[in-house]
Amino acid sequence: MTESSTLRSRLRTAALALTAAVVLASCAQDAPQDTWDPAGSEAQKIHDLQWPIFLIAGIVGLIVFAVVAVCVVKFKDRGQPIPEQTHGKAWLEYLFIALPAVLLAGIAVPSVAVIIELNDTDNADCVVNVTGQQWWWEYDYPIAGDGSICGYMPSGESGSIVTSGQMVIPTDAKVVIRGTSRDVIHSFWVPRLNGKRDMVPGRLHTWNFHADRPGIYAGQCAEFCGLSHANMRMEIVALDPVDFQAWIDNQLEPYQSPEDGTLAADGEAEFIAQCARCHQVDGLTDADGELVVAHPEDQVYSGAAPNLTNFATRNTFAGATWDLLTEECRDDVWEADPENFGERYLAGVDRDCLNAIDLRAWLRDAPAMKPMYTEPEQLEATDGLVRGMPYLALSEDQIDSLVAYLLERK
Ligand code: HEC
Ligand SMILES: [Cu+2]
Repeated sequence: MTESSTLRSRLRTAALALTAAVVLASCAQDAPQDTWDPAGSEAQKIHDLQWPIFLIAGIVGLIVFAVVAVCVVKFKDRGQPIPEQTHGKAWLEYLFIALPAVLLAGIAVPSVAVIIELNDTDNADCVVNVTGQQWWWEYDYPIAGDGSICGYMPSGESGSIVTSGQMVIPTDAKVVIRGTSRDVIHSFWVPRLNGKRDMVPGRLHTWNFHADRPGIYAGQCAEFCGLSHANMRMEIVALDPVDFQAWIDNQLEPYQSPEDGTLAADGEAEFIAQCARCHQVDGLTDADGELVVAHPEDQVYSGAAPNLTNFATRNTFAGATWDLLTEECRDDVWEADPENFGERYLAGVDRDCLNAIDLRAWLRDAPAMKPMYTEPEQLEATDGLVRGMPYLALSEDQIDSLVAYLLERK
């Protein structure tokens, strides 16, 4: 190749790379996990920091590129004699030490200040316990001494609320999560509300969330945590105070058995037989009137499975990876104006809106949708405990009744 054709091909590669970068960047237009589109005060602080730092780093980068380019052209080997070797210039060396030191200090001071601010988890309006496990998030709302939950007093009797996938919080409140993990290290990350926080077994890490407007904010586990790490997502659902109160009251409604003779009643019996050893449904009683209590610690490696008491009030399942709503109904919720959002979210899932295809596929063979180490030969390391929901060999009739039962859980 001649010199000019090498140069031309290099220029072409550079132009291609630049075009790809511009095209990819514009794909991020309506990305739900955009760190450049903060929706809460914590993310705003990070955003206010990353702009000037990118700017400084960008300018430094351009200067470095320019100097390298000049050197490449000017000092190219054209057979000229090697220049005389000198010690160099002391003032230039001091400058090259002082300049980065000043720049780094300039970046460090505001960065450390923001890190300290983000870590201030005192004076919470609302506390939620968050537990990561392979491969979903559990949210459990502690009851304060006065019976309030997340700063709100239930209209009826207070009680425990345990959910999964979607964490529901009130807007305009300082929400502090107390996070840990039941198996390996996970990381809680909802980019439009705050940065990442690792969730580590045996430790308790706190982190802040403050949503300005009602809406759904998507995130994903940001620490590689095994086979289905990519299927471990989470969503924070922010509701305005009136809607949040309604959500709390609805979660605490006492359990109601399906009417006798209905498909859902068959589903309840099926659920007690097949599912209740892992999944808790609060208030569920068996044929003898005894409370049915799940014991996932004997079944699942992490010792937990999602609480399904109010399953049909969420709109995603299995690590917020699949929609419980059809695409149309989902868009109605996700794209609602902040004023209408709460009402639509609180409607939950009904038969017309149910994404029956994915839910049925899940019940038919969960490990086929989400790889989960549930095969017998994979259980040696865990003393026979599964890491996810196993294949249960259900018939289509059993699935019909279970879906009918799950739809009533709201
Ligand atoms: C051996 C324990 C076990 C049994 C038995 C079991 N499951 Fe599960 N199930 C799990 C685990 C663990 C998950 C969480 C999997 C994930 O998201 O990665 C899960 C997830 C689910 C979910 C999604 C919940 C959510 O909020 O994300 C549904 C729905 C579900 N199971 C229904 C059932 C039904 C119905 C049965 C009975 C036919 C059943 N499961 C039996 C362990 C079990
Ligand atoms: Cu994870």
